[in-house]
Amino acid sequence: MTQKRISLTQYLVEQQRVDGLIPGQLRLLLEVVARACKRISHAVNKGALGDVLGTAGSENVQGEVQKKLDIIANEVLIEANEWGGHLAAMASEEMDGIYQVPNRYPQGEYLLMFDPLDGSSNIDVNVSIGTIFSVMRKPEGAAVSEQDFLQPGHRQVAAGYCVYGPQTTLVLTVGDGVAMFTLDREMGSFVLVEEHMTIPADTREFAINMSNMRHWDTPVRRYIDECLAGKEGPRGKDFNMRWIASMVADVHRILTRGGIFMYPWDKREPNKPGKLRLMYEANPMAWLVEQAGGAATNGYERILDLQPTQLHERVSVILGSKNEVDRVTQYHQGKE
Ligand code: AHM
Ligand code: MG
Repeated sequence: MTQKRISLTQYLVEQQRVDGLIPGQLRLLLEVVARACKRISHAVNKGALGDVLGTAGSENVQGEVQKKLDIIANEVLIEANEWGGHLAAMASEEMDGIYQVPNRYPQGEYLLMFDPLDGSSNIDVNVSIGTIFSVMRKPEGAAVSEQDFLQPGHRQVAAGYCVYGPQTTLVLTVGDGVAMFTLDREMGSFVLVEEHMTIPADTREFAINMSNMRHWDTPVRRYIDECLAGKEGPRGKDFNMRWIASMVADVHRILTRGGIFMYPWDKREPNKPGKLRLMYEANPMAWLVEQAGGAATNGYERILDLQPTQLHERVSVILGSKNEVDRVTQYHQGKE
């Protein structure tokens, strides 16, 4: 007997109809985001043949050089989402300010935030990259403004990412656990491959950019030193290391088999809280990780409780297997 295949559409309809978890407008919005990810996946797969590799000769608001695919992915997401009537505005890592849905289209009640192409440094070398997204409700009131986006991560109503790797995989939460869908290229649809993903509480694998070791703060240094000491050290076990330099791919590994991911504050830029962005990277990933039983902090506080003060705010990120994240957090808090 062939196994029944459940498409993303069917999964979302069931979340709406059976479980009453998501309103119709949010379901349609998520389908549009998934459609945009399919188009980005297509562009990524073409590589040099599609003239999508290399830099675009411009910089984003954070002063980072934009790759052609950063811009293409950003445009695909905007074009796909602006006319559907589900959104009031969008914000992206690649745009200075918010993008209001033009007046010629109906205005919806949701706000969409995204990192259109995460892991940009991996584009040209054919290593996994991805799109990260987060959805919040627009607060009641008049015209949409940047202020409306500045809500803590626990107010997200949907979050996910799509990883463009050996397979194109969409991972999603609407607050009822984490579900994973793989793109069936022949059928052109995302198919459910795992529901209720869980991250084991313990792990022997850490992900951090070790080249920054000399800049780390004492608690991070202590944690990694203890991992490196292996069986003979205070942890009494050997650890393995992975660093893909695409947060999407590193988090995907953690959701699949556990681990801890850290991009902590360091002394290179003492006045910046970290490298990763709260609204487009940390919040959606933190919610996914928590929904899978893991934890996510900035060393001191739960990421989802942080009150953002600006759109492009950066944050220190420690997430993954709960017991390891708790340990690093306790080191920061001076509790251990
Ligand atoms: P990006 O959104 O510009 O691609 O930057 C974010 C990426 C993360 O995906 C990844 O974890 C990190 O930057 C890698 O940084 P580094 O090159 O410092 O290791
Ligand atoms: Mg990114």
